[in-house]
Parts: sequence; structure tokens; C-alpha cells
Amino acid sequence: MALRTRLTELLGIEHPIIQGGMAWTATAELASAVSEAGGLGIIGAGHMPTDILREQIRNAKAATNRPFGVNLMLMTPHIDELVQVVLDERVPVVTTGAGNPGKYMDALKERGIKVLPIAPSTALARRLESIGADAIIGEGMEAGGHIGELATMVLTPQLVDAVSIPVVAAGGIADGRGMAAAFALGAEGVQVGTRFMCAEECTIHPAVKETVIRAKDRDTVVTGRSTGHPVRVIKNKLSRQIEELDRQNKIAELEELGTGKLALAMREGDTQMGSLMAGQAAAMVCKIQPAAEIVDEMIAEATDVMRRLASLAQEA
Ligand code: TUI
Repeated sequence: MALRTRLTELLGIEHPIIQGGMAWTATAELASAVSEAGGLGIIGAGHMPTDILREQIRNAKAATNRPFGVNLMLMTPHIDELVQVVLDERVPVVTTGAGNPGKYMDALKERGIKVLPIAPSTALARRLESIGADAIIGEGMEAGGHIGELATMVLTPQLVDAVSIPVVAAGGIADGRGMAAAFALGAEGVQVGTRFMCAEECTIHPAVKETVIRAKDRDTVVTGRSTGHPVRVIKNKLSRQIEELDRQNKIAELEELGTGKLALAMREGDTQMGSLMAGQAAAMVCKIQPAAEIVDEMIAEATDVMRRLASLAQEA
């Protein structure tokens, strides 16, 4: 089974599935497992110290000969140093989130690094195409963590119309049906985050995996709108406290309360006072399984759906 698109060609991968670059979650273990399975594994740099990022990149290189990438979270204060690490290590692919990567584009491209920025709007996507982005990842607000305003269903086709480089759909995609839907909207690949949280190779605390598996359709909430950086999480004690501060517009207290809470969840397994960043698709994740099984299942289901739809069109 194979789905070949301009994205698989561009990245030299077998399947058009990119694993989300989740901070404190997407480590070299997960990234190399996804790459070995034929997708594109991503190390989530988040707020990582530079020496840890370098070590993570070297671990991924040792674990797979296939392409992998690093996600750079552009809001981190030491972003310049993290960019220097990916340049030094000549990581094959960089995805960026939470900002405009324009400042770093030339340096990354000069090293032959493929750059796939996450853009939550058509205006930013056009600007990034004009300065050399290789593809655009359009992340809808169904996604976990820091999100934009638009839903995947409307963002994806608008990005496809706005740019001529490949578009990768993200946000709310956790199975082959979602993947086929993204392709119907014109995407040439998908980025999947939440489902890979429950990959066997994902090193987050088992209590968080269990919480994702137990999550139902309405169990996520968007907090922190008052800060200008809305974040989707699975509801818990922390999210209720943050919602209260949001209502009272207590931005400083809210930011203070949020600090360090992602690590508290993902590393320590505190599912009440940790930040359980996950997408709406958490409700569709029902078991822990190897990353390769997730990739294979998604491709098999997506191709099956697409065949079924093609035969439906013929019968009409
Ligand atoms: O970046 C993400 N998701 C994230 S980052 C993160 S770490 C964090 N922790 C606490 C508070 C905030 C962040 C957790 N999850 N997804 C990609 C993404 N990028 N979503 C939205 C954007 C984005 C927003 C604005 C991309 C570009 C952008 O550009 C603004 C501009 O400068 O034009």
C-alpha cells in the first residue's frame, strides 16, 4: 500500500504522515520509530536546552538512517541557539510552530534543510512560500497545544488555493478516515500528534497515555485566550484554575500558574495539576500500540476509504 505525493517525494519518505513535534513528548525514541515506519518522525525541541537537543538529534541519527526532523517552537527565548544546533547537525527537515520563521529561512535553506512552517492563516502561508518554504503545515484548532483560530476543514482547502507548494493538514486527524478527508481537501500529507502520544515508543508518563485513552468527545478545552496564546488541553484541575484566571483576565497569574506544567504532566505523570496538551482527536485514540502499527493502519484505512469513495462516484 502506498500513497505517493509531492510531499513523500520532497522528504524522501514512504508514507505522507508527519508526526507532530510535541514538546516534552516527541523525543528521539518516538521520532526514530515513526521514521523507521516510513513516516517523518519529529523531535519536539520546545524549550529544550541546546545540549539536550544535540543529544536527541544524535540519538535519532543512531537509531535510523531514514529522514527525520526537528520542530522549533519559535516562542522559546533561546531559539537562536536551537536554530544553530539544527544547522550544525544538518537535520534533514525542520518544522516550525508558534511564530514566523522568516528570520532563519535563508540559513536553513543554505544548509539544504527542508523547511515546513506551521501556518494558521493563508496570509502567513503566502508570505512563507515567497521566502522559500518547501511545504506548509496547516494546523486547525482541533489540534492540541498552542492553536490558531480556524478549523482544519476550512483552513486546509484555503491554504491549498493560496499556495502552490504542498500543504500538510493537521489538527483532528487520528485515523485513515481523517487522512482521506484531508486528501479530499487537497492536502498531500497529514501531521498527526495526539495519536502518537499513545505510541509504545512515546516516552511520556503512562498516566498521561491512560488519560488520552479515556478522553471522550468533549473532554478538551481551550484555555489562555486572554494571554493571546490559546492552548488546547484535556480538562483537569489545572485547566479549571486557568479558566477561572482567564475569566478574571488575570494574565500574569495565569502565565505564572502555567509555567512548567507541561513537564509536570508528561514527565511526572501529574494528570490533575499538569498541562495535558492534546487535541480533540484524543477521544479517537483507544489503545497503546507501536508507531509502525499506527502508520500502517492509517495508510491501509485511508487507501480503503479512497477506493470506496471512488467506486461510489462511478455508481452515481
Ligand atoms: O506550536 C504549536 N503548538 C504548540 S507550541 C507549544 S509550547 C507552548 N507552551 C505554552 C504556551 C504556548 C506554547 C505547545 N503547543 N503548534 C503550531 C502552531 N503554530 N499553532 C499556531 C501557530 C502559529 C501561530 C502564529 C504559527 C505562526 C504564527 O505566526 C504569527 C506571526 O508571527 O505571523
